[in-house]
Amino acid sequence: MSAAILRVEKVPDNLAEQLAQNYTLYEYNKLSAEDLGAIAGEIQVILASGESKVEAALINQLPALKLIAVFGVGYDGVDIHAAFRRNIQVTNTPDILTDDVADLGIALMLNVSRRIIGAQRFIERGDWPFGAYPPSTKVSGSRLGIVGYGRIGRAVAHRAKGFAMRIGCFDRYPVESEDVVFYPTLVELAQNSDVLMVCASAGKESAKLINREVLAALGSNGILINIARGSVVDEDALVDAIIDGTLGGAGIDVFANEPHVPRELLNRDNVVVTPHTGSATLATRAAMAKLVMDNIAAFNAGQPLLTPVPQPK
Ligand code: 8YV
Repeated sequence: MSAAILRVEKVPDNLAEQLAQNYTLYEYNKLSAEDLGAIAGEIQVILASGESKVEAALINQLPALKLIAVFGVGYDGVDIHAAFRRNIQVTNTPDILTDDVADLGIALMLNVSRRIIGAQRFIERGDWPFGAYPPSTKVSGSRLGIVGYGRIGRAVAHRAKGFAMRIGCFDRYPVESEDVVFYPTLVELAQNSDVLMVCASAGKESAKLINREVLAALGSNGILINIARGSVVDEDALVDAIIDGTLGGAGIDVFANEPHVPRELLNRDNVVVTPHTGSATLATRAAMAKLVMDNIAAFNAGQPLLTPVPQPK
């Protein structure tokens, strides 16, 4: 018999539609508390996205739950401790989205540094006949600081080498590599960077890691790029730094309270915002959907999962 799945918010419709062909699929958002109570004993799988909140209260309401399948690499929204306490396994979609997220990081860096969005607005406003757009900031040969030197951080470094950037990094574990200079503190990394790119995974240890002090160290010519999670940056501090001009610019794909984007970040030549689209290419989203389906199929067949997340320490 195939497993019953509970789909929580933000999982793409096409993945849900494909799963519904082979499994019983319930939509969390459409269920009243009473409805959920009635089917709670059936649910073996929660289908979530990287942005979903899967809290202990929900996990503990589902006695037959065995798997939380996340459509995304980040699973910070899942109460992993509550899941592992009950031997519920969690899967994610690592590796296959690394290139796209790193590509977007580079795109944001180039866009903000070279003021592409500002230059486009300049043309659209009809300003070009009356003067030149102001010069922007050189990228090639400049200094890139990478916060979080995991899969995505390394993919960013690999690309940045093509721009002859000098690369530094900060990570919770020391990094020994010929490719990067490891800085023991974030402030030192920020002081030695023209662009600071946030690639760290979210969690208690990384919450608001990019704080006022780090932004001040990056300085009025510095650029912050965030392709990780909104929670890693103190968003109020970022907004203040942009308003005050104590930060040179920002390229932000992820926000503290999505889909809310602080108004103060909009309509500025030195800020580019995207709506959490790091992994959102057709090819990668299809690969992520396939991996989620393969994990659920393996679970359903009693076979080992393809990409289980490790037990937390
Ligand atoms: C997706 C993500 O945007 O992988 C992640 O952690 O946040 C993204 O790839 C998300 O999971 C899709 O909703």
